[in-house]
Formats: sequence, structure tokens, C-alpha cells
Amino acid sequence: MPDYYTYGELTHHQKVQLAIRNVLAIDPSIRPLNTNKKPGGLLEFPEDDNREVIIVGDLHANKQNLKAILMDSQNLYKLKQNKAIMIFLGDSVHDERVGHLQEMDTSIEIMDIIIHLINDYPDNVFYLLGNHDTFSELLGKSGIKQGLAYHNAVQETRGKDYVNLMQTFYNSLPVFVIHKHFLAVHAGPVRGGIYRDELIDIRGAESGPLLRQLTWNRLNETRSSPSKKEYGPDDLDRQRAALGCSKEHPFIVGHNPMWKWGTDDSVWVDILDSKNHVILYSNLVDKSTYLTFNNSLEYKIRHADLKQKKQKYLLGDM
Ligand SMILES: [Mn+2]
Repeated sequence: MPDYYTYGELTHHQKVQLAIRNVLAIDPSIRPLNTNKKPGGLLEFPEDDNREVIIVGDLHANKQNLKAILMDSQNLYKLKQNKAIMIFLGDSVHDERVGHLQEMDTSIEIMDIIIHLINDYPDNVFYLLGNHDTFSELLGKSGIKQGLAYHNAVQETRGKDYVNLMQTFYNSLPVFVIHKHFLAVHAGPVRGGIYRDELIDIRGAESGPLLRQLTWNRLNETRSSPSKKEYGPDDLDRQRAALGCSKEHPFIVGHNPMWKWGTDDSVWVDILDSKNHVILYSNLVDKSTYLTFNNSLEYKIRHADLKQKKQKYLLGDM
């Protein structure tokens, strides 16, 4: 990497290398080191951190929504001024719309934008690992192996080394957020809850099943005894209690859209008897939904304007 450069001069490889370095260099007071002295799975923002928080749900390759959120309410400017942080709940790749499951170019493009954001604002932009953030051939939908298709597309466009760098990037990501005003994770709590140290050590030798639960669990919809892969309102409360949080502490997740229960939006508040629980998706074509916390336990559900014209000028080549 040259000493002096403009971002556009870097190669794609250098950009993702820089992002890995930035993610691993998050201040250990916010990202505590695990038992192997490596950056752990937990982001824990200090009590005196009063910056606004912008939370983006699963984008599933919808870069228009991401750009609209950056432009909405001066959000990009607030990141620049260190007045806000942005937390992605994971699963930014893989267009999930019927008829688009095979398209992977948009996944590559949206990760380029997120990597750019992390590199421009490493103290303000945080990306949590989602279950789609992988090249695993085990990941699929409707018979299409999305992980493998993404792997092949990235390899074809950027080469094998770049695939390895992206895998390193995904392996470097934090998984869970503790903030004085909310908790956040991609999918949901571990059944029964786990402790702070376990969240920090989430990539430890014995932690695979816990990491899997945090990135795959779904809210139990049958209201019968939940399976190991499903959480219920009790699990949300136990997870809060294990972290010393009250039952009022909002618990924000993505992963598990609930359109079959109704709504033309992509946010579900306290659904199925859950309390102080939000499921957020940000991938709709006609709505760009996101959340903000402004120094209280009360969040705002926001919709970014999808018709604004200033994007090109302010976002440049993002
Ligand atoms: Mn997911």
C-alpha cells in the first residue's frame, strides 16, 4: 500500500485488505480481545458514547436503499462529523427477490460500497456477520446454492486471491452489539442467553454452535415448544439478563422477515408476543427502512427518500 494515495487509486485487493485492517483495528475498549488476544465477537459501546446510531437491516444487494439511507437526514455527513455511527445487521449480499437469486454482480457492488464506507469511517461504520456473509456451498435458497454462486462470481470477476481476502474479511467481523440503548445481532439470541465473555470468544474452538445460533436462529412462530434453532420471548429476556440489561432494553435483529404475518413495510415490532424486539429488513424495492437511536431507549423507524437527486454528487463513485 502506498504511503499517500487517493482511494480510487487502490486496487480492489488493497481496498479489502484495508477494510480487514480497519475492522481488526477497532479500539479494544469497544471491541474487547478474546482469550487468544484477537479482536472478539462483541462490540460494546461505552456509557458516555452519545452519538446517534443508524441501524441498517438486511440489504440483500439493494444498493439504492443503502445510498438513500446515507443521504437521508444528513446521515453521511453525521458519520463524517463523528456525530453518528452506522451498524449493518449483516446479509448485505444475495438478492432474494424471485427471479434474481442467481444475480451476484449486485452483491459484489454492494460489498464494494460497504468496504468503502468502512475504510472512510472506520470509527463510525460497523458490520455484523450475517449467515449470508459466506462462500459456503451449504448456503442456498429455493435450490440455488447462493454461497457457491457468489464464490464463483467473485472468483470470476476479481480472482481467487480476492475470494480469500473476502473470506478473511467475513472472518474478521464482529457479531453482537451491546449499547446502552439496545442490543443487536444478525439473527437472534442464543437459546437461554450467553454471557459477555462467550460473545467475545464467539470464534473459540467450542463456540461454533453459538455463532451459528446468533447468525441463524429464528423467532418461534408456532408458539409451541421452540426447537433449538428458534428463540422466543423468554430467550430475549434471558439474553438481556445475562448481559445485565433490563427487559426494556430494545433487542434489534434482521434475518427473519415476517411478511406472511402482514405489513407492506419491512420492520416488525414486538411480533408474536415478543417485547421490545424489532426485526428489521432494508431490502424492499419501494421502501428503504432503517432505525435510529438518538440517545435514548426509544428508537425511530425511518424511511429514506428513494427519489432524491443529490446522490451522484455527494456519494461520488460509491
Ligand atoms: Mn440471515
